[in-house]
Amino acid sequence: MKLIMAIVNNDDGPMITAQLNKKGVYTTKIASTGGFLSAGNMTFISGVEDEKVDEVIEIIKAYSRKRTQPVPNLDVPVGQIAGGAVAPAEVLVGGGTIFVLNVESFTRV
Ligand code: 2BA
Repeated sequence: MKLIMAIVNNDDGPMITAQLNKKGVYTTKIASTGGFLSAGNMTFISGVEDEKVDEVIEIIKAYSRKRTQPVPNLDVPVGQIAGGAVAPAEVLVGGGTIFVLNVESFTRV
């Protein structure tokens, strides 16, 4: 069994939820916040049998759009950060960020 943790854009969350439910995939949604943009996103946690992992990843891939978002609240002016590196004015976000972890034990009581 695997635990899939997937971080997706809030706007894509409802469609992904609907598709996972349709395929009989149990999931828990957590309201989360990206550490870089401080923007709300959605984290799905799903415990699935190994043979379902690819199907879940395909659903998340299919319904997670890439978009550019401005980088707010920089501590320094855009174009200048410590060490001479250049801070971006906007970044490409998503589709989804997916982690697949081995599950040692799974119990429902
Ligand atoms: P955020 O941390 O708000 O990051 C939003 C986007 O900003 C990222 O898109 C990436 O393009 C850029 N970014 C993030 N950290 C950066 C940095 N230190 N320097 C320059 N650019 C940076 P995605 O990679 O698609 O990530 C979307 C969201 O997925 C992230 O939101 C975060 O909540 C989560 N995420 C991504 N990679 C992760 C990881 N390795 N561990 C935990 N969460 C992750």
